[in-house]
Amino acid sequence: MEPFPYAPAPESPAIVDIRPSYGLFVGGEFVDGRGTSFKTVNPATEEVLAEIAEASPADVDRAVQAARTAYDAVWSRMPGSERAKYLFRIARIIAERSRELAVLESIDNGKPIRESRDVDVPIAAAHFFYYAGWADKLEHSGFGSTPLGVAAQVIPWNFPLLMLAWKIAPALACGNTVVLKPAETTPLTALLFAEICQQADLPPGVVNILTGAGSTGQAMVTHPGIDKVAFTGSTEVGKAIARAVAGTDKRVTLELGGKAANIVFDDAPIDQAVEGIVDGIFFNQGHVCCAGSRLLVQESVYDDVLERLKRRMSTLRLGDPLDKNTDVGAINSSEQLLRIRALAEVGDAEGADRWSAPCDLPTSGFWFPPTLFTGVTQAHRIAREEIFGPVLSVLTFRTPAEAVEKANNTPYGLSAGVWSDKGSRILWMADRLKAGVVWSNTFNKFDPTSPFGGYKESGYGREGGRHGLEGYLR
Ligand code: TAP
Repeated sequence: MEPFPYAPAPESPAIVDIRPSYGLFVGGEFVDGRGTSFKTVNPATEEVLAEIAEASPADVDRAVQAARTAYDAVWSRMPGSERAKYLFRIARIIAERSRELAVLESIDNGKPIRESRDVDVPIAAAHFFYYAGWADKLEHSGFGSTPLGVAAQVIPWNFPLLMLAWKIAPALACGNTVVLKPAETTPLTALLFAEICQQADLPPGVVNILTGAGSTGQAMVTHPGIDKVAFTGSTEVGKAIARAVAGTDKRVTLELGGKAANIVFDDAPIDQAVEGIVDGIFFNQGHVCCAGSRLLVQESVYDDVLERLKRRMSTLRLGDPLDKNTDVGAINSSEQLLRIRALAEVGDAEGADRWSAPCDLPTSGFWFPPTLFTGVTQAHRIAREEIFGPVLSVLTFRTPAEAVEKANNTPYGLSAGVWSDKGSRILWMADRLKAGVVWSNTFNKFDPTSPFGGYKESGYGREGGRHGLEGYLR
């Protein structure tokens, strides 16, 4: 029985105009690729959305040349105050076309419209606004004011437009030009962004968008005409990229995986903590590198937290990403669904107890119910490996020292959350947690002024804030 009935409230897809096929965006215009093509599908329905060009090494060469010409002839010579005008213009157009971008993102990615509309698109615009403000103040950044040159940027499928903004805004503000590759399963908002660059009259070649698979990304990062590599994605591919560019003078920043601990003390406001736990792991179906996928609960409140958490999870609405009531959308691809299922089955085999929120899964598309595992130990693979799906592992602790030890017992170091009424305890924990970001009494909060990045196998370099300029300046 539903807690109370909702009428469907779907956003209309009519606002987006998806073309049957797309070329590459090189030198300010859409051109045919010289390689093959692939299809992008709606993960909620499995409907084919468009045919996408797969950039070949010759296309990569073309795009790098276009970016180099734009860098030498225009962009690196332009005063920062002039570059800023373009970034402000792009930010304004993103805001003006926000509904279109949000609907397109939800269709191609599967994420709920509530998230693409209220999180991804506004923060993407905010990144351009924020870095526009830096473009004429670089000498005060503390990192110099000379750009690096041409940046190869490779991004994943979990936040397609937002990751594009994190990469392109600081690069352009600093005077670099870029060649960016979106993930194979989510190319559409990057291609719409290419149209936005045209609309903003951005000089040709400053931004180039190459669609394709991993081999296109590989050709980009190994291209000799590249000065900087910026990558977000899996630790495995990040390591391969680090190996590929070792021994060259390319600068590299890597944003990789995570296995964040969300730590709840017995003096925490439990209802708020439960909201934070839900947001930490079920936001974007758990396809979040900093997702709070390991819940550490103090033993004295374990039963209470678990009961309230299960009650709250039972109210999550899974289904049509375009419905404004939807909390949990589709898994981005059949491959990712298989990975999630496989790791969850390892959890079963290791003896952990699986509980899934009662909900009907749609019959077509890729879906996984909000799930938690109890009886998890630190040795379990579900407690150690990034699951990148709506699956939470629950562990317990007795003392703050034990919480720190368990939280840090991971090869990753991207983020953590601490829930407690005591500010002194939060500061004590934050001092000891080996994580790039520690949220207190909240989770998954992002702001362009705040640097984000990891330690250990979560990568190196920072994105966002003043620190985000460092990766693009000499
Ligand atoms: P990755 O394989 O790391 O893909 C990230 C980006 O790199 C994509 O654009 C990908 O292209 C490209 N790429 C793949 N191989 C490359 C190579 N050798 N050289 C250069 N670029 C390359 O991630 P995925 O396959 O989408 O997901 C696999 C797992 O990675 C997930 O299960 C998840 O655990 C993790 N993941 C983590 C993050 C973050 S933010 N930490 C993000 C996404 C995924 P294609 O998309 O065309 O393959």
